[in-house]
Amino acid sequence: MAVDKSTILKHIHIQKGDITKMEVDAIVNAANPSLLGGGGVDGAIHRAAGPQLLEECRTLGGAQPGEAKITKGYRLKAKYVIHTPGPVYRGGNHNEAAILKNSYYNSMRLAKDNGCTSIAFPAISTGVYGYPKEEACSIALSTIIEFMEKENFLIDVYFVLFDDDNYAIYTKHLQELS
Ligand code: AR6
Repeated sequence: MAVDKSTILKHIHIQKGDITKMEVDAIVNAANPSLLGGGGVDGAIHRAAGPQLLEECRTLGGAQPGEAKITKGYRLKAKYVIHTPGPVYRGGNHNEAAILKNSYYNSMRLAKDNGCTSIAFPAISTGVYGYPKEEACSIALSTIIEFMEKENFLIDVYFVLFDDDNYAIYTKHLQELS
């Protein structure tokens, strides 16, 4: 039987906080194409997971913006880390929306293929990469809903927002969909 939208919406959770603390099957890292660490959430995830994460990342050969690659979670409570570089926002006419969508879609694909029942996302590209938060939120929510509908796949999705702006934006957008 096809999963319906109201069931999908019950599996989407918004919370404030630090994604490195999440007890889920996979957390998503807003990485850069080197996949060798950086600042922001990427730095926090590498610090919390420990040096073995970087060792495994060195074997991955980087990733294009919108692509996603999976590693183990090492010292994290999460079993896996899914690393995806989002787009750098350069005004909106450089394919940014499609790339951001790919980051969410390809992360969901890896979660499904690896048997995950729960996944946590940060607000990819809305920090250093400068993506406008409202638009990024709308893409994030619509893409994970689209994935669950198309793939007939239910997974608990947690959006873990670090800043008050994103938390308010996600809360509002999710209410509008319900
Ligand atoms: N938990 C959840 N969200 C967080 C955390 C955390 N611990 N720390 C920050 N955020 P950013 P980007 C939020 O800059 O824009 C790195 O250097 C933050 O408030 O981490 O995709 C990479 O290596 C923001 O809303 O990622 C790349 O070079 C969101 O996470 C570059 O930054 C994303 O902010 C990627 O930039």
